Amino acid sequence: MSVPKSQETSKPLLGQFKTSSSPLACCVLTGRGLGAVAVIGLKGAAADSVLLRCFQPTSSVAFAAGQIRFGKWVGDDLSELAPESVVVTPLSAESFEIHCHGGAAAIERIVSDLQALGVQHLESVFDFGGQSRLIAEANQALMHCTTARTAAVAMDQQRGAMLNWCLDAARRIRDQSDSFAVVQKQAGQILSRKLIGEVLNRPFRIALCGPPNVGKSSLLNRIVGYERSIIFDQAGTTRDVLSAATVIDGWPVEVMDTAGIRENADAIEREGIDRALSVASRADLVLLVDQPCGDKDSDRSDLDSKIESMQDRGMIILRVLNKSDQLQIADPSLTSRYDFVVSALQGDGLDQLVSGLVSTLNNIQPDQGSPVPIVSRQIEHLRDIMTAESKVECEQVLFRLMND
Ligand SMILES: Nc1nc2c(ncn2[C@@H]2O[C@H](COP(=O)(O)OP(=O)(O)OP(=O)(O)O)[C@@H](O)[C@H]2O)c(=O)[nH]1
Ligand SMILES: [Mg+2]
Repeated sequence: MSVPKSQETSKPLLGQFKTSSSPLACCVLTGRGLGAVAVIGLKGAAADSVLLRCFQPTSSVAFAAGQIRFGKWVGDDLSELAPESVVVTPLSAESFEIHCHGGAAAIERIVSDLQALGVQHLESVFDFGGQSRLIAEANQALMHCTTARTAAVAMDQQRGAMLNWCLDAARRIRDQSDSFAVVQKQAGQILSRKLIGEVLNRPFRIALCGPPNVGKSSLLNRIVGYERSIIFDQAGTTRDVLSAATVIDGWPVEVMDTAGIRENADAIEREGIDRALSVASRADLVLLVDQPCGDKDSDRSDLDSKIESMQDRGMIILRVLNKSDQLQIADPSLTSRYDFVVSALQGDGLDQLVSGLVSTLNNIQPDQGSPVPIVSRQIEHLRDIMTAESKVECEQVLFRLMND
């Protein structure tokens, strides 16, 4: 009698694993459409027999944990669909990974075949895996990171930066080596890194705002390096919000060009101005652009106060004087009012402007290994820790932050 290969390599055969009555479930473990290969987890009682109704392995060797089994996904519906090449990795009798093409069509076909056989599709990796919710959230965030900088922050959380802080804080409260007020203070410090957590899921938003014709669109083109915005020597050229995606020093950034803001605008222009102000209010950083001898001072101060009122919400404002080539003589009383003096036309001062953006971004970057809140659930729990009125309440919220 021939010995199955899996026994030769001393891998346990799946039948040797203890079985349970856990419900059948599947979950897409990788980001949809983000990679060439996708991994779908399948687990639960009789997962192996469900799998074998859809999957035809190229060899008939019995499943064993840790194998890499190549084969075809044929589905259970005897449809005319062409078989899909997949690799299956058995983890135990009740747990498998199905590696397929990363495109949405392949993923959806496999998930719907499994659903047709009574397998529950779970959207949340946490619900599927049962690990600390913090690690599952970090895994999800990591899937959506588009640059090495943001991935490094997500990986710190995946390696347990936030989880270890929670465990340590709970221990310190319990053995009274720290009062809960110390933990509350630390929660506040972690909350101050909220923006960096948001930038894992969306780009850092920079809005170019200012009066008409000062060179906002010209600056956008200079910053992103290609002609995204139309520029023209006439006020009101940009009527709507235009945005361009770029990467600055490894950070994903969206630069938004807005309509020139002025008081005496017609109805159409007014609409553009309202949108400009709304974009500015959602930006992380506003480049407030001006030019020498621009609009009347009253118009400027009105715009300044509108934008400054937004600064209360934590937005960063940098003032840029454009068209430095039109300054007859360097006038310190004028230029000292600005963070940067540039010429979008001739390129002067642009290196300093981009360096200023880089240092702003680097200022929000946390030290390696620091806990960072990456989803609103974590932010809410951290706020609850800060307002907790007793040690017991503080400890309870810490556990909710880890597991809820
Ligand atoms: N001399 C000089 N002209 C510039 C400079 N930057 C832009 N311009 C010119 O200023 C005019 C307006 O430029 P835009 O970039 O369209 O200005 P804008 O602020 O986007 O204007 P709106 O969209 O109408 O609000 C164009 O003729 C540009 O070529 C500069 O640094 N120096
Ligand atoms: Mg413009």
